[in-house]
Amino acid sequence: MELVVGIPAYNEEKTIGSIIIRLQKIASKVIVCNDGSTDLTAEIAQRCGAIVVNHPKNLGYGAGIRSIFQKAGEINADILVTFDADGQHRIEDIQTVIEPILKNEVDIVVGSRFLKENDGVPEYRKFGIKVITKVTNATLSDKLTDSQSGFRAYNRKALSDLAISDYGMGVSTEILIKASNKGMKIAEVPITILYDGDTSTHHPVSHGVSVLFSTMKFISIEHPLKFYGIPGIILSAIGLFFVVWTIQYFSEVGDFPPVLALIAIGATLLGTILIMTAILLYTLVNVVRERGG
Ligand SMILES: Nc1nc2c(ncn2[C@@H]2O[C@H](COP(=O)(O)OP(=O)(O)O)[C@@H](O)[C@H]2O)c(=O)[nH]1
Ligand SMILES: [Mg+2]
Repeated sequence: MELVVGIPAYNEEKTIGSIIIRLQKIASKVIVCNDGSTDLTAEIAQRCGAIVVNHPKNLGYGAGIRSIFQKAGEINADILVTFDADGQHRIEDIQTVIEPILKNEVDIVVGSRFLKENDGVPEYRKFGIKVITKVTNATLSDKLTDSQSGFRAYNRKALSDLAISDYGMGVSTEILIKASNKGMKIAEVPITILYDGDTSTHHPVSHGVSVLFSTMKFISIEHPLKFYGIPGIILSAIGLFFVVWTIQYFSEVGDFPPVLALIAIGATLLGTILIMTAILLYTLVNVVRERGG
């Protein structure tokens, strides 16, 4: 069985070497995606014997995951585990994370930081992750507690059937939304996350907002009828209600009610636009899909 561990890395010279060497004891191969680091990440990874995929410049976490998926496919990985380069994940947890795939129960396993007590996760991060996870769960068949964890395992089917497009941190929810839509099964297992001061590469607020936006984008593409159609129908109904009210007011009072009329026109128009967007997007997405895009 080819157990491959893939590490997206951006300026991680301090930690990458020892992580690779410890991983080699349990993995058949270790892939490092060096995403335009300006330090010694690439050299260290190379000398430690990892398969290094270099990006000429920094493209983002999602681009790193994409390159790792590609390479893992090329070298015929049976299971790909994605693992952070900054020392926050524990190698001992890999066994737990791959277990449901070894048992053939699921296609993707997410190592959740919230299924057991984890000291040190800052409150604002917990809050942000929970909001994004709630939004993501709205479209998932298997509900999760940690949609943002980078510690995951993928089987062959997930590796070959998922087309990744998000270059940023939005990739974490993109993969879950697309996998769930393709009928893949997702499980979560508890992992320990180690916090040793601030280890994040990105600012938490801009990071959170951009992930939330890209999550909405993927939900809207994967579920256009629900995402645009339902609000469209609700708005149209409200609009219609106000149209009737406006007419009634006019016939009873004999005076034209500008506010009621404005709401009537506004809601009906917006509702119609949303419904049309839903239909157009639904058709478009299905045409693209039929062509294998
Ligand atoms: N490929 C790539 N990896 C990145 C980038 N930014 C962070 N990473 C890696 O992604 C992992 C998690 O990053 P980190 O900033 O610690 O995220 P956090 O733990 O969720 O705050 C680490 O292995 C980083 O080296 C990037 O721009 N490109
Ligand atoms: Mg980190």
